Amino acid sequence: MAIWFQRIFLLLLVSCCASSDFLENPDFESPPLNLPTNSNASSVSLDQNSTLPGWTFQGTVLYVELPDTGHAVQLGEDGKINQTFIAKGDELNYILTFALIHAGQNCTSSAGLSVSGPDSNAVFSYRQNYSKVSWQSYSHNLGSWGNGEPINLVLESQAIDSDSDTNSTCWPIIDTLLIKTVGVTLVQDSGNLLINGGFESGPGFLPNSTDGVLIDAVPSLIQSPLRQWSVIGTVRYIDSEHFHVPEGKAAIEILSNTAPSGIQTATKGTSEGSRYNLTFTLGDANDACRGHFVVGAQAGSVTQNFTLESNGTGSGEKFGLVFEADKDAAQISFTSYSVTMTKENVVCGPVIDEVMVHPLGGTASVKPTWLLLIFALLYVAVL
Ligand SMILES: *[C@@H]1O[C@H](CO)[C@@H](O)[C@H](O)[C@H]1NC(C)=O
Ligand SMILES: *[C@@H]1O[C@H](CO)[C@@H](O)[C@H](O)[C@H]1NC(C)=O
Ligand SMILES: *[C@@H]1O[C@H](CO)[C@@H](O)[C@H](O)[C@H]1NC(C)=O
Ligand SMILES: *[C@@H]1O[C@H](CO)[C@@H](O)[C@H](O)[C@H]1NC(C)=O
Ligand SMILES: *[C@@H]1O[C@H](CO)[C@@H](O)[C@H](O)[C@H]1NC(C)=O
Ligand SMILES: *[C@@H]1O[C@H](CO)[C@@H](O)[C@H](O)[C@H]1NC(C)=O
Ligand SMILES: *[C@@H]1O[C@H](CO)[C@@H](O)[C@H](O)[C@H]1NC(C)=O
Ligand SMILES: *[C@@H]1O[C@H](CO)[C@@H](O)[C@H](O)[C@H]1NC(C)=O
Ligand SMILES: *[C@@H]1O[C@H](CO)[C@@H](O)[C@H](O)[C@H]1NC(C)=O
Ligand SMILES: *[C@@H]1O[C@H](CO)[C@@H](O)[C@H](O)[C@H]1NC(C)=O
Ligand SMILES: [Ca+2]
Repeated sequence: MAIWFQRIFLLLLVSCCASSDFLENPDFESPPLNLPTNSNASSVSLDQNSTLPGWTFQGTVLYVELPDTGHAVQLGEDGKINQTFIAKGDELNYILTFALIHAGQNCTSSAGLSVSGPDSNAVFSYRQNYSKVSWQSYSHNLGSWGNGEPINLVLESQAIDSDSDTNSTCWPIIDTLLIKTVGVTLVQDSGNLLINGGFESGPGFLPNSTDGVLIDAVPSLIQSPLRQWSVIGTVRYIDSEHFHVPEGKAAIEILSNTAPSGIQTATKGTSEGSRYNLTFTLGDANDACRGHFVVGAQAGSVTQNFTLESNGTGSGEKFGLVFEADKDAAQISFTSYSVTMTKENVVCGPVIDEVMVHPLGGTASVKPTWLLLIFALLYVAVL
């Protein structure tokens, strides 16, 4: 059993930690070589003679210096950068977090940023009013590969409106990238029929970030950077260092701007006709988000609205919803209907954490865990 424990411990160690080892020059602080002669300008266009350590580039790529974040890269028309890293270890998911910087006030159109791995792609754009500072962290799940396989990470600009004047387009500016590995198979907490109900498994937080990580809509549980949860609209992944998190190190703040936003998952191993209690903590992130929160919880075919009056100073209340399973997998979702903003015009909303589904007595039966078995055996032995 000791070995078994050690293995689990090692597995957790391997799968828990963000690593900056995967990418070379992830924050662009190693300057390009052979810069064109006007190299003291705050924005330099890289040419065929320049090289950017760690990266390959094509099209219009600018090396920019910014007052708050140091050096970054701006992808202009047809601008593209890429870097290949090697997968380390098996059964790992590679989750990317990167900073996207606001490129100016005077653009009539904004180009998007396309982020791709060998078999994943998503387009991001800077969203006004989603952070206090002029940059935001976004995340993308690159997928999983076997040990030693090369993963080519490609970032390129994507003009949204082809008719627009490229001189008045804001092109995306990218800074600090971070790759975090998470085990493909997550350990299920004993007694909880949900995986990652505490949201501890998700994207990494950038070193200087105080505003969490934005997770855009992702319909698939497998492709989501928030492991085992799909996302509708936008949510903010928040860390306990900078926000009020009810349990553990991370939680979800649901951000509704125009349409409702939320998260969704499914239980594993519910049995038809049995009754269960869905319990969760609803709260606020201590980010000055005041308002009347309305969150709809769904479990199987039961839906109910829950409300919380938030004064934005960090609160949490436990709620429960009893449902009867009609299948071996029940849909669980949380949807926020409240449109709330802080005084500084930052979109904010309710926090969800500690989501658990456990069986209630009656016809439901808990599968005996090894611990229970051992206790039962000990009990018999003592007798
Ligand atoms: C670069 O610096 C030199 C001298 O330090 C100055 O003459 C020149 O105008 C600067 N160029 C730019 C584009 O700032
Ligand atoms: C690259 O360097 C070569 C040799 O120094 C020079 O002839 C050429 O003009 C440079 N190209 C650009 C785009 O600056
Ligand atoms: C960028 O991608 C190309 C293929 O599209 C590849 O040949 C090149 O090695 C990549 N660059 C890096 C730094 O991985
Ligand atoms: C934006 O436009 C205003 C007025 O047209 C101008 O004063 C300002 O310098 C421009 N800002 C940038 C970053 O170009
Ligand atoms: C976004 O914030 C700016 C100022 O920070 C404000 O003028 C603007 O109205 C806000 N937008 C929305 C949609 O609230
Ligand atoms: C865009 O800017 C360049 C250089 O500043 C200028 O030569 C070109 O005419 C401009 N294009 C348009 C469509 O304004
Ligand atoms: C974090 O912020 C400090 C102080 O503003 C700065 O010196 C440092 O370079 C930043 N680190 C990163 C990774 O951006
Ligand atoms: C929850 O509230 C929303 C918004 O007020 C409403 O559209 C929805 O029908 C309500 N759901 C339930 C189950 O009451
Ligand atoms: C906010 O709510 C908490 C608990 O609900 C309370 O202790 C605190 O005094 C309230 N703060 C303000 C400013 O109303
Ligand atoms: C379900 O959980 C909630 C929150 O912990 C609790 O208040 C409620 O009594 C539970 N319901 C049942 C039927 O056990
Ligand atoms: Ca948590």
